[in-house]
Amino acid sequence: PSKSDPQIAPPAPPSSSSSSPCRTPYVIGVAGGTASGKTSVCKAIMERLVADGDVDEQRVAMFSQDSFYRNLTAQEREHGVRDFNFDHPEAFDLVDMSTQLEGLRDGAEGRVPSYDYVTSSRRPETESRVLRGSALDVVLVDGILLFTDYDGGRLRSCFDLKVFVDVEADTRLARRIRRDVEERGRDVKNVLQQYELTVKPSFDTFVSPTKKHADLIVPRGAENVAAIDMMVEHVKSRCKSSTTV
Ligand code: UZR
Repeated sequence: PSKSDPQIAPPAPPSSSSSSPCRTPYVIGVAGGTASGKTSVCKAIMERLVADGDVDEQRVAMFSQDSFYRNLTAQEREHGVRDFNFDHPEAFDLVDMSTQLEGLRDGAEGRVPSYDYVTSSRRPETESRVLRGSALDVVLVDGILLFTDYDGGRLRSCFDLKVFVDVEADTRLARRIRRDVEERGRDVKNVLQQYELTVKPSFDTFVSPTKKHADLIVPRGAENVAAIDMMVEHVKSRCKSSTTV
């Protein structure tokens, strides 16, 4: 296949839980390196599903693994937030994230914490978002380490469809600088320092190897219209029953 085509693995055999076309809800994980366009891919899928009238906007939820960054310990904070490796699996509360997603898949409640990038800490519990699985048809989650082996694959097993957005490192770095300066209160020197010190090495060690767990690899991100089309059609086919009743 040419580099510009999405590479599609053979479909997994339907699990017993998906014997009704849409178990509630259908959970899609969109992983990839920092600033690869994961959020844009999720938004594009969501907008298309809603615009085509196949899924009610109220029944789609979207959130990021970044919401599950854990608070740093006093010692880590003392050592310096700038030296902390936020691209390491241990920077996240993977257990909590899996628990919340498993709850949603069972139709129960799931809490999504709110994270402040400027202070690198969790906002108070009262600012968490509460989602109810039974009220949702589709859940879209993006994050750098959704498919990690670090937790024995527990988080990875929460996704019905696993997507990896594959974008060159220089493009991602350029976007990252722009985004962190404009939206996350950083200066260029600090963004570059962090990129060299932790972001790039962790991408190579922890993020890139998870690509092998994806069902679908999407080059170029949200601008890959053919890939977005295919994912939207796939989700629609999986959710047929809940939209025709
Ligand atoms: P995405 N991150 C921060 O910069 N500060 C924090 O407090 C928490 C996370 C960054 C993190 C990682 N890296 O590369 C990025 N650093 O958020 C992941 N350094 O988010 O997938 O949106 O790029």
